[in-house]
Amino acid sequence: MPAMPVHNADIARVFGQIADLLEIEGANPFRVRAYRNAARELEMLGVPAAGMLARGEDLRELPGIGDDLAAKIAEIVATGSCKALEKLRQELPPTITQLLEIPHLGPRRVRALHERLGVQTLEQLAEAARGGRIRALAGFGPKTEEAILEALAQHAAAPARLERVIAAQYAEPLRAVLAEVPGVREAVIAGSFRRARETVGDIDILVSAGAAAPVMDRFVHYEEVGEVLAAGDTRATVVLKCGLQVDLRVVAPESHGAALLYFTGAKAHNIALRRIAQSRGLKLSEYGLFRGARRTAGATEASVYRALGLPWIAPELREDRGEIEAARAGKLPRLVERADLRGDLHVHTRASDGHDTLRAMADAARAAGLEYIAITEHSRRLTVAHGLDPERLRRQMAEIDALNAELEGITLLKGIEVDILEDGRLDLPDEVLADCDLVVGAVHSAFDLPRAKQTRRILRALENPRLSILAHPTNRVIGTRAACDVDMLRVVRQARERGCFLELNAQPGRLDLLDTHCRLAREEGVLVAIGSDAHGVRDYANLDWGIGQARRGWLGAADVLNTRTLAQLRRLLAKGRR
Ligand code: DGT
Ligand code: CA
Ligand code: CA
Repeated sequence: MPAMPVHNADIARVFGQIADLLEIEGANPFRVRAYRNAARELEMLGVPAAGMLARGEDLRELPGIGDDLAAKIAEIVATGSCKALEKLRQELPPTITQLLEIPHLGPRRVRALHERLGVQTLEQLAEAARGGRIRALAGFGPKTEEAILEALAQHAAAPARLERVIAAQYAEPLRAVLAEVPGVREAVIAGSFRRARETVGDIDILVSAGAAAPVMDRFVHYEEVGEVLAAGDTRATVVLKCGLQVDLRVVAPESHGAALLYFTGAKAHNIALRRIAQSRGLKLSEYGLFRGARRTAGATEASVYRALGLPWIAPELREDRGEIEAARAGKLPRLVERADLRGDLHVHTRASDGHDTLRAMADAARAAGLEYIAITEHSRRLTVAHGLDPERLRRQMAEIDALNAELEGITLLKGIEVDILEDGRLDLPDEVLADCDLVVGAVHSAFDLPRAKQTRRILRALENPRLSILAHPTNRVIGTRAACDVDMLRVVRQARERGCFLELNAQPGRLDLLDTHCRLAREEGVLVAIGSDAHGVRDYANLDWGIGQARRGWLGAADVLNTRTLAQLRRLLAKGRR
């Protein structure tokens, strides 16, 4: 038995490593994808797979999990590791997957570096680049070598951050444990997590309680604590066995609001508030807002803001990016909420690389409170995803018509996620695209074109009047793939000219548009479509993560395309096609 409970994120990591190693070995892309899909499925799964197994539930009911993967999950839960991974590690050095974290290095290049130069580690990669040995390899060249050196420097400078969705799997259970300690009024995850940053450096938990000692005691003895770095009367820092650091502060209930404000940050927002306090002859600290020795506010965040002459500011905005000025002027946006979403404009089914049927996806969407969804399979170019050619697309359109005639309370739109080819043309003929209710265009290849070329490619795609939405516009994958180098201002302006929209892809590993781009789109008057990119019935939950990012980007309900009624949406789509 492994010493500690195996989390879904741990299983996902094993599958991710298997996929990486298989890919470097040049294995069948379908096999690689099966592991990746399973990893993603596990990361998103709301309940621990270990618990499902303990209750005797059948993991094969999860999307993308067949006999083989179900057996592997059971193996990982039981033993903490997986023979398939160990075998791959004998064939390839385990450190080699680190190389994939460097932009410009895909599996094929990593294999070449390993086979021809014996490169296994980032250090060896740097050495080879500095020695000018990489440029000599076929398919690399001096420019790539330079880019690798630059990427290595950036990689070294950036501290390790964890995706928010993964941090949540460790932080939420811990928070719940602390909330159960007798005497605790509230336990809140603060810091960058509460501000909905896409990644977090560490977790900050604030507890308000009459007495701190029982909370501190429970915290340092939590089953998953690997190391206690510091433990005082009201604050402590631990590192969990998974490597995630957690800071805890315990305060008295009358300080809760001031402390929550302080530990939510961001630091720059805190400093700006403190200055306002000073200008009013007040002192702001994590214990409250004080005039001399008298506390004038602090039990709630709103009480502190109010005493500073401000309305409450949502955590997602607290980055000192103009939110205080906007608050003072009464111009804070009413940020979009999950309940504002009426539809989802990016959904896959079994017809391409999704796991569930059209009908199942429709039923799940209705259960998730949605009124419409656009079915947007991949197009033929994306063979690994079983992309649709015109004939299969037409067949699906007929199926959708038939299902719409039957279903109540949910409408399916006929869409496609069409590949944007390297020259900016779309992967399907215009006459087929014209028959779709909406066309989502996406880049799935040639991510590292130089800026001018990449920008030209996207602009050309946007020129096509059939294109309705540009999917995941930067194509970054958090912690894995850098954003494409593209002139986003020109893209946003072209979208406005053309009357089309930009997607905020809500997969928690993508969250693409970035928050700053959402804000740009808002300022330029381009609506953002929050799309789940669902590949299974549970994936509508992605929308919550997308909402967090949208809120960080200052988007209100009016700034989001899929808050519109179906009739309004149809009008907006038609307008863009004129
Ligand atoms: P992270 O952990 O890197 O994702 O980002 P945060 O924002 O969670 O930063 P962290 O964990 O270092 O600190 C949590 C909060 O505590 C931070 O958002 C604001 C507050 N804080 C930390 N250090 C300072 C400081 O020196 N001055 C002020 N005013 N606030 C601070
Ligand atoms: Ca933090
Ligand atoms: Ca911290």
